[in-house]
Amino acid sequence: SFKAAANGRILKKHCESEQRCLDRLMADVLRPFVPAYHGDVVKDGERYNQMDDLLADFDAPCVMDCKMGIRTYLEEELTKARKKPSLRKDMYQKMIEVDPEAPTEEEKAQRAVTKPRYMQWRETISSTATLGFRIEGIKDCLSPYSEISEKGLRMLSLTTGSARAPDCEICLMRAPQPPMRSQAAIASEQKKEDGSVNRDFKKTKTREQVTEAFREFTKGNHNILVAYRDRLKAIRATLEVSPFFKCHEVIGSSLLFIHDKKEQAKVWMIDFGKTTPLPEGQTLQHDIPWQEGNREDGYLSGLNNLIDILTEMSQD
Ligand code: 4IP
Ligand code: ADP
Ligand code: MN
Repeated sequence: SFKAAANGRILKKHCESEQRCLDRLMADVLRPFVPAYHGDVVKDGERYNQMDDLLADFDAPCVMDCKMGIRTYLEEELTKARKKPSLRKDMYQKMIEVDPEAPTEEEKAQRAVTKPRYMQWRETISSTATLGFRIEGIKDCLSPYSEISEKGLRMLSLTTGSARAPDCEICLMRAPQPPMRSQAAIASEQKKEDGSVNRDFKKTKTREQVTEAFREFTKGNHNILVAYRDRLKAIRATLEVSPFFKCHEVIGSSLLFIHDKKEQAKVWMIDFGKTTPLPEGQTLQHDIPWQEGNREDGYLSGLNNLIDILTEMSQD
């Protein structure tokens, strides 16, 4: 669903609600923290949103995607699942791949789960439910083995290219990096039963586990940690005065962390496909608990926790 465009831009499969957000963000104080948006284009019969490639100015970048918020699905998923529960066999499969004991007896019998059930389970096995964000994937420029999820494949192909996704046009954008991994990276890799390496972050849940992942991602580099912390603080200060943020429910959006060996380190807000405007006059606080109907997303709670973690790390 991604394509490389010329001149340092990428094409992401078109989505109406994301387009509306990107248009509005280009006129908001948040603009410097969002990839510049260049409208929609049709290529090979498919419609895309065109935006700046955030990696363009980096040299062998390392990338981390953190999905923000205490909730990762829209409230309408609950309504839909109540009215007309659609049973998702694909989500059941993804669930038992992580934990065969996670489904209830009923779910095991039907070999399916509802979408909100799956999404809530993902939230509670990761840090989403408790910390208000989770690590979706890391592409370490020194490791071609970073990430295995479908999303990771996308990240992988966008960042350095890999033999794993040879048919992806975007892979042609950057030469593969040498297969070198740090000791810490090797040590933290959990071998799966079939001997393959598990580098996904689905069960990265506690503050300690998240800290460890950031430590590995940044190699504990002080300058990079400080730059990330300061960039997050700048994002927070801007969110606090942003008219866009005030009147949107921000669901499934990520902060994309990018650094390189020159110690450039920046963070951007991406992925607005499930970010929705509130009814006229309504606003959110973004840091209070969600109760069905209040549409709160916990975005600021997650950001505050991230800033806490990076602040602590940048003091060692
Ligand atoms: C995915 O689960 C993500 O939660 C997607 O959310 C979600 O897409 C998918 O739902 C769900 O299967 P895994 O990450 O565990 O694979 P996001 O796009 O925020 O990453 P939606 O449609 O909710 O955006 P389905 O219904 O698209 O499969
Ligand atoms: P999805 O809606 O499919 O989750 P995202 O917008 O989150 O798509 O993008 C998926 C991945 O693609 C991100 O984790 C990031 O690695 C990469 N990506 C997205 N937008 C950009 C961008 N503007 N520049 C560089 N990489 C990007
Ligand atoms: Mn995403």
